Amino acid sequence: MKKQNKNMEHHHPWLGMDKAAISHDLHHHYHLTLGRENAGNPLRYLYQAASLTIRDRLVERWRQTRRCYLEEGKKQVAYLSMEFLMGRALTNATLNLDLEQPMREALGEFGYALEEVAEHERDAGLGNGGLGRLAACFLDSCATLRYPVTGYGIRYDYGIFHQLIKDGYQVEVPDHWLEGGSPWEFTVLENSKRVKFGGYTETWEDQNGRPHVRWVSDNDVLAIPHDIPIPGYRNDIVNTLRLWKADSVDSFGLADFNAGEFDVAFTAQNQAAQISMVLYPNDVSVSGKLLRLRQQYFLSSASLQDVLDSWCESHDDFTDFAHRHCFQLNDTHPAIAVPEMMRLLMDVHGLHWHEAWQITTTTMAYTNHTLLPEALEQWPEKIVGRLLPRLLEIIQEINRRFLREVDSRWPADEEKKRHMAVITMENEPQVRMAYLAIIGSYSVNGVAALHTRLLECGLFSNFYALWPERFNNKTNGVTPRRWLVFSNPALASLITEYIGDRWICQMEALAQLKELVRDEGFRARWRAVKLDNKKQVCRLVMNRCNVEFDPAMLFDVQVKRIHEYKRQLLNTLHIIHLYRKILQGEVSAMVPRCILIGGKAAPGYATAKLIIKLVNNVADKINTDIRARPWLRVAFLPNHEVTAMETLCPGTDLSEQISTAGKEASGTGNMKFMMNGALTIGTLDGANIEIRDAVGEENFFLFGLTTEAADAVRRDYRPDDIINADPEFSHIMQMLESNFFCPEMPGLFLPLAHSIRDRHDTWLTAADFRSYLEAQQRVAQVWQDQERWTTMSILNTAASGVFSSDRTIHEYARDIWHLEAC
Ligand code: 26Q
Repeated sequence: MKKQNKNMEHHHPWLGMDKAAISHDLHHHYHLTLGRENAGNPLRYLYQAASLTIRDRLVERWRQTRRCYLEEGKKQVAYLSMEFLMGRALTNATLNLDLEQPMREALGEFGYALEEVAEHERDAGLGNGGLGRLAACFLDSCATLRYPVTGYGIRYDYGIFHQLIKDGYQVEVPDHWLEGGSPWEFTVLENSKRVKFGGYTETWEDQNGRPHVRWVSDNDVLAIPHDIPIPGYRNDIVNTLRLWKADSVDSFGLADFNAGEFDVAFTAQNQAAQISMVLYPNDVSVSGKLLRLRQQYFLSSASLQDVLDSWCESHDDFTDFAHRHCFQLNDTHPAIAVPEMMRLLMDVHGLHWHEAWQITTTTMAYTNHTLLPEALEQWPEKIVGRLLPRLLEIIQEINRRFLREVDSRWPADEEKKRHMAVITMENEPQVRMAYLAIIGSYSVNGVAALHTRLLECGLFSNFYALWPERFNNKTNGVTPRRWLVFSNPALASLITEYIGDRWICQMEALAQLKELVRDEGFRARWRAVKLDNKKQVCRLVMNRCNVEFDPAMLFDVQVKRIHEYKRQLLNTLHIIHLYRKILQGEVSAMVPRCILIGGKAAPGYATAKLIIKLVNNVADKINTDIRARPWLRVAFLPNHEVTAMETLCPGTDLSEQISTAGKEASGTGNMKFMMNGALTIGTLDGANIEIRDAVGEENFFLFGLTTEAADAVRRDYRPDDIINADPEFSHIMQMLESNFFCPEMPGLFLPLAHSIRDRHDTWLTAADFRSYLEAQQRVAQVWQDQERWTTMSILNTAASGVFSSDRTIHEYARDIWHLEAC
């Protein structure tokens, strides 16, 4: 009972925050709202009742936050993202509102623990991985730091697929996460927007003879907002995540319905509803899926209309609009917002091109998340023209004007124009979404120092030469609330016991832990907490993989999307190496290890799926060999998701961040593990570089080529020579090629072996193999000195403060958004 009544004197008093009030509301929702009795299995309903109890308290603060933002009339940001990987909400909201104790006690009266109840919430898996989870961490930080930022996304009926492992293979199952309803969403019908599709354009003249364009669309879709509350950490702020659901504009064709043509009557409805049906898995090549473009435009148009419409409620013109609004584009996925902003300002609000362009290019900001050329989005001009005829006209005009600018900077340089054009000059012209985003934005940022440098000097070097002032770096971060306070309560309270709790919102304060590295009492407690957390991991691995991990062993973990550039294959080569050593009795330099690999592969990515099968077969072989048991256990964790990570990062000793240098834009899992006291084995890639700088090279296991060295190696790469010159490597390759791991399916893993031996292997697995092995040997050495390991573990957490998303968001607010806290 602290401060919850301030500012509300003129309003009804806020709902109670003590045990009695929580218990009362829990019973109320359980018995009345949900209509349950004291029979049967109550857990699912208790989850709902607990959520509604918390939700009531969020709603009060939500209303107040909205009023506060409105009264202050400050600048606002719309964060546009096709993905928000939120995970569970109940525990997060309970802890952010400081209601853990009363909620525990109230649930205790029903005979249950908060954790048991929380288990009944499905993950909101509306994202693929890093990019989607980053958006979720950012929302948490924005609310905690009192920044008026609204997340805009799509309310997918089906999130990222559920991954089953059958016979070692990935099997994808639809993720119907909304089954049974979600207590966290509020439908706001009155704020629905109409989104146009298809048809044609025509010009018309107004009384003054000024030409205008009208888009006569023939496939309109309704966007219905579903708002999700985003509570800040113990600050009475609740921000909004607005997710759009697609529906048909008229419930169904009434004429067809009356004529009894139900199937015809429903097709329009189904077509419309398809748009928000399912999240696209992040594929290797992101080429032209029409439905994906429909999704992107649906999100962009509905969100921009939302902001513009509410602006027009209190303004007669757009003079001040750019000072009050900013749109952050989470990768190119919502880049169609650039021409859509132009369309809305010109065709709907009557502005001239130059006025509209001025507003667009002072409100849009673009974040890039990838260096892989195959992941850059392009849409065939033909498809854009058919689906969004008015937008193609605007894109063409943007392109014409831009090429004029290129020409004045590099006169008569046709090559430059071909390289930089928004619409490629080929037989089948393509719209380059990244270029559209850069040209339409006043800020372009990468997500780690190396990544931004590579954008400037590589992928976008022409644009950097043209507009150096637009480019800036914003190194990613993760929220310490979810990834330390809630995921690792034991470590969090240990830290707080010694240095107070200021670090929770000011993570740099963790540096104070450095002074405790020699404190024997503290060190012993640190180790005890890690051991306990590892027991949790053991339970998870037993339940999901049916493999027995031993908490006394070194826990070596690589969980992330499966991709060749992340090199789960390199990790697997090391596993095979260890197994060989065991079989040969050469265990003197070895330490007992449990190795866990987890992650989803894009359904169409055959190589990634084969890597999963290999990991599973290798794991089976090793786990059923009693000679290996004292030294090595291996498991593949099925269906890696946010909630699994909450158990994994507190219980990990060694974090694998082993991507080919220059390929991982940032990585964020690396930060979550570091915060929780794991040591990193990693390459000089993405944010690993900054992690190593922060913690000191002596506390980081570095290996592998640098980006520049990797580029040099690629020019004359001969993996076979590397393998032949290295007897141990040769033996491992022989095992991979000899059907040792797939006796029932000869040749199964040959494609993987070939990819390692391929002279065009851009991931350079063979080139980094020896260096990786040596780094793993250093890991084993240090592990044998548990005192030293403990010191390094504490120092990693102590240095992790800069990787709080609070730091990142402060930088976005200061450098890009020019945003003040409320
Ligand atoms: C595009 C077109 C069609 C279908 C899917 C996609 C698509 C979807 C998701 C393309 C890419 C993604 C996700 C990318 C992603 O997660 N990137 C990661 O972003 C993190 C946050 O910045 C970085 O830390 C990672 O390095 C980066 O890989």
